[in-house]
Amino acid sequence: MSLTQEMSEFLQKGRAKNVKALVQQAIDEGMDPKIILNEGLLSGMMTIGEKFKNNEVFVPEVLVAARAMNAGLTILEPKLVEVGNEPVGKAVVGTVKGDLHDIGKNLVVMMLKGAGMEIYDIGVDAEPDAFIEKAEEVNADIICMSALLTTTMPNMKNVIDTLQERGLRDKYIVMVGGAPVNDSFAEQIGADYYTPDAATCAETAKAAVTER
Ligand code: B1M
Repeated sequence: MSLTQEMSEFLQKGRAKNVKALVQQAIDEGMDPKIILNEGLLSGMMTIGEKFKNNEVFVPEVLVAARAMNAGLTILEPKLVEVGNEPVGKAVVGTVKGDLHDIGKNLVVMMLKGAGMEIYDIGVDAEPDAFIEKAEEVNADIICMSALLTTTMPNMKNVIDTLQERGLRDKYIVMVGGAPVNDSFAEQIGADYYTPDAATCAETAKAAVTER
């Protein structure tokens, strides 16, 4: 079994310590961090996602797998993030109200850091006010929202509507993403950008902030 396959297997079993050790071993052996991420960690998470969908595993198993994934990401972060010298802009990042999924959001944070953005991570289950207050406090350029549930996607619109009500909509670039989100939804709720993955999110955010 390859190192990445082993990583994926341990991740699915929620064995955080083993996942961390294997990520470190892969780094030490000079493996490309993107291969570790895609073929090891994300591949394990996708398999768990499929099993969850098919009722082969349940929330507790998914939860421990997610913890192992986040543990592996912590080890991988310095390799994924090669921060530039000058910050290119400031981003407030969070998962919207009612939504506890943070793996995609954490990847977005890492990639944005790698693109040279200064990050204010407001975590999960974030109220519309939390996005706006943090953006006002730090004088952010961009607000990045993540949602993984069809039931929490509308909360992205609440943030945009609240910005509008307060006369702040044009002050910030707004980007949305997450598995159920797409271009037409982004357009419908009045977001500036939808991006499908963390790497594209970082590239787009950097370009949008620089163009401003
Ligand atoms: Co949840 N869950 N979950 N879950 N969970 C999903 C999302 C689900 C699709 C599983 C399924 O049924 N197939 C389903 C949603 C169905 C729907 O809404 N239509 C679901 C459900 C139903 C639930 C619960 C309701 C289950 C329950 O309690 N009965 C519950 C809800 C809790 C809540 O949030 N209130 C729940 C709970 C959980 C756990 C806590 C157990 C755990 C989360 C732990 C954690 O995050 N710390 C969990 C997990 C892990 C998943 C799956 C298996 C994996 C999600 C993940 O981390 N993927 C997921 C199944 C799936 O997605 N296939 C599922 C890896 C991650 C890297 O991908 O977050 O999509 P993702 O991020 C991607 C892109 O989307 C993008 O970049 C990343 C890639 O580079 N991206 C952005 C993300 N945000 C972005 C923002 C951007 C740009 C790009 O710009 C700002």
